[in-house]
Amino acid sequence: MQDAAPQVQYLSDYQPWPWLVRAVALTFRLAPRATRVAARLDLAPNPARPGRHDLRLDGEGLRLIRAAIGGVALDVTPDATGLTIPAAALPQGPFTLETEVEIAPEGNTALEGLYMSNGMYCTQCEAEGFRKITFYPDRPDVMAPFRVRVESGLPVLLSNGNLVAQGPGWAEWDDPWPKPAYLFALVAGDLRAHRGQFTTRSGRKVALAVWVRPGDEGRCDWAMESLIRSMRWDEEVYGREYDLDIFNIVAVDDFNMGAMENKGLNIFNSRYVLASPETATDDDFARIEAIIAHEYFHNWTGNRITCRDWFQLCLKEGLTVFRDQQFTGDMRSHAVKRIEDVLLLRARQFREDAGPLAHPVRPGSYVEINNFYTATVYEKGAELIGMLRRLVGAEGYANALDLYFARHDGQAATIEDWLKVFEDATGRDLSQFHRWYTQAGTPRVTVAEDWDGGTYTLTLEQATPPTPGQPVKHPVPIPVAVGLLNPNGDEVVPTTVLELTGARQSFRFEGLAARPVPSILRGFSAPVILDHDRTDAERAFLLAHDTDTFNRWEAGRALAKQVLARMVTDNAAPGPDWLAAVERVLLDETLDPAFRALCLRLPGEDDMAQTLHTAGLTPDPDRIHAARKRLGDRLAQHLAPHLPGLYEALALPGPYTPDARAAGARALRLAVLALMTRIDGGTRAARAYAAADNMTDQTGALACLIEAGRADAELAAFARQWGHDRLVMDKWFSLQSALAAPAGAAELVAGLTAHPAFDWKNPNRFRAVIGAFSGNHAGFHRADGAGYRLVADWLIRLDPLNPQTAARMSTAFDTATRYDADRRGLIGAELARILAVPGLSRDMTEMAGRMLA
Ligand code: 0A1
Ligand code: ZN
Repeated sequence: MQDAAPQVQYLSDYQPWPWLVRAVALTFRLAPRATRVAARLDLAPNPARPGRHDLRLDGEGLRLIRAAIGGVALDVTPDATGLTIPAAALPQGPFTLETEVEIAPEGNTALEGLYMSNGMYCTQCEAEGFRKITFYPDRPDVMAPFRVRVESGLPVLLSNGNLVAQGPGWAEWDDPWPKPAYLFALVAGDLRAHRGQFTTRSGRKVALAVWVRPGDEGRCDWAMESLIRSMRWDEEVYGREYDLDIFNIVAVDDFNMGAMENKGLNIFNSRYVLASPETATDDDFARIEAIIAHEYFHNWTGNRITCRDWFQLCLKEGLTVFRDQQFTGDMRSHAVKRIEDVLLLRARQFREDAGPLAHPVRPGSYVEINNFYTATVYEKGAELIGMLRRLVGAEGYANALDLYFARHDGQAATIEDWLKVFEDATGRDLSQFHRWYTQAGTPRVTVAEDWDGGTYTLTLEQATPPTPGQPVKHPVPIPVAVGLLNPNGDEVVPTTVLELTGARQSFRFEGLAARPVPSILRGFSAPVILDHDRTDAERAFLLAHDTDTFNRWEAGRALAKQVLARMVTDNAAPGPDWLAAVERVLLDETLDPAFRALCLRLPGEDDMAQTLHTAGLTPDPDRIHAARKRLGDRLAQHLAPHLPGLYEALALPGPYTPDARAAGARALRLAVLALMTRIDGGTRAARAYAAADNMTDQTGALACLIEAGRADAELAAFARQWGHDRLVMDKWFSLQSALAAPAGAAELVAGLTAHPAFDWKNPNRFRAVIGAFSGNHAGFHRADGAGYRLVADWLIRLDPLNPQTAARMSTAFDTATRYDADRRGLIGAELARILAVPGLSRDMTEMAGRMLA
């Protein structure tokens, strides 16, 4: 179906809706091909928008059965995007509008609005899915209490809020908290509950349930424990209490995103709910804990206080990501969490900021809002909050947040409102900080040092390269956390925050006995690229001595990249500094094993390509792949004498537990196994595979064997063992796609797409094969273009069924400008081929168009 003609939406066009919605009552009569939705809206003129207006409601793909105002039938015909009732047909004061529509959830493959997954009905309304359910002002600043009646022969009938009445074949739910339509949810199915309970600090008893398909009940413990930990944490740290008698989570197999924070009824992609030691890895357990927390935290940051319009998306997402990061740090390790977050930020957000899709954390325009659920809005949005907190201090932050909740509860707010509470609570002028929200691109901070025998001077300069539509950039305030070390490794100046507000500033440190070694941007205090010429020896020194754990890791990382870059560009051999430094870390038992595992991880190929491009070079994916392999092999040889002993020593006694300590030990042990595999070709990994009693060890060993090119028997055995389990089979697909040797990867992946279990309409399976392949850097970027062709073919196939997921995955093509003219030409040709497809979705048209511009 052809989408409506693409129209650009502008922040500057914002106007409130001319009516207030005092109450919403919905009745659903569910049927796969003909669901009836009756809606009653109590409307009153909005004093913020005086005058006479036509009443415009959003609605897409709805068959209108009837419409009436005050009980009098209306003669109106909807158009492709909604329904207009002329001003002349409207009463002057408050009135009631009734509509009834018919929709077909069974045929809804886009998974937006009301759809079906394995015989169960479910909804996804963010951002603009509610308009596929009924005629409504589908915009976040229209907030209303909802009452919902669900009629269906299915046994479990859920919606938002509290259950107020039920009988055979029906249930009624009431949500007293005014909410925008994007937070509406409905679920109906044959589901089983894993129940729990939580008593809030003021004594409210909340009935908790995780709803899953029959057979999955045994895999809900972790989700429930994570939910309870999240509820407690939000009370203790932010003073936020839950506000209904019921909190439900539902796991759904077909879901475009990770999860959704619908009020009182969170709906999750089943991969972020279901976990058992046999089927879920340590990373899965950690992600489940973080996503359960994220969605729960939205109850206050997103639901009680929502966004005025979708341009303000970062208001809820940046803050909620920041909160879930804090939570994970508290539950696990702040240092490890920070490193992981920065890895993700650089891999996804810096990449986005450096290419054709760069946009501000708060964009000023969009065509399709679904295309703006990006790393910039989420992850950079969270970084801005971390910077604010650093600038105003922990206490200032706590005061500002208290004021935010007090002032804006029940409202749809803006970034200006958000910054104002910080200004009012702390007295700081944040007008320059506002630029972080409106200016795209990653600032580069260049460091120069001067030492005159007593005074040490750091000169910092900032510059942000142009991004699409923003040729000229202005300085932003950058908190640069700095510490100074003595040449003997002692810290002489503890962490202080330098505020770089101008284009160039110098900071002096007096009274030092010897020239210090600076540790700059501690804790990654700002989302910037640091340009600082340093020798291998200096970086190795910081890896050994820095008191800031993040910067210890960062020094090792920068050193590894420096070494690898020289191997790529001039075939240099890895120097001794890096090998010795990694060896010291590996053997230092005072360090957290999770941290040691992170230090052993080599820079990824895409990361190297981005780094070389930033340095003004043209990355060659084959050379990067080959050099990275040589680097890993050389490290393995260097460490060889230690590996078997470490491998044995890191074995965990007793049964599997998913806690951070055990996970850290397993991560280090698997990193050691991967190094041993480079030496023995997989002998030890094959034994480890056979002995594995949990999914972390099983997939860890399998990954080693795939990389060693000898996994055939294990891959077959894995498929026999897990063929019945959708989530586990996703791992089987994605490991092969991601790790296939580049030369034959496109063919191997084409083979996977012919596998009978490749259910490409399921977003998880599509991502496991096509998404994982686009992350196989040298395989995807193969010089003959076979990788690009394969991905484009599949995006073209998916787009008419599920434009949202197809458009998200098209970001595989957003790095063309890094590469040589041939690759740029091949990528451009694929994007042009996509754009030429008749009836291409609005989502994909916008994405391909931006990438081709
Ligand atoms: N708000 C959810 C994620 C989400 C975002 C967009 C969606 O459709 C466009 C769906 C879900 C979250 O942040 O968890
Ligand atoms: Zn979110």
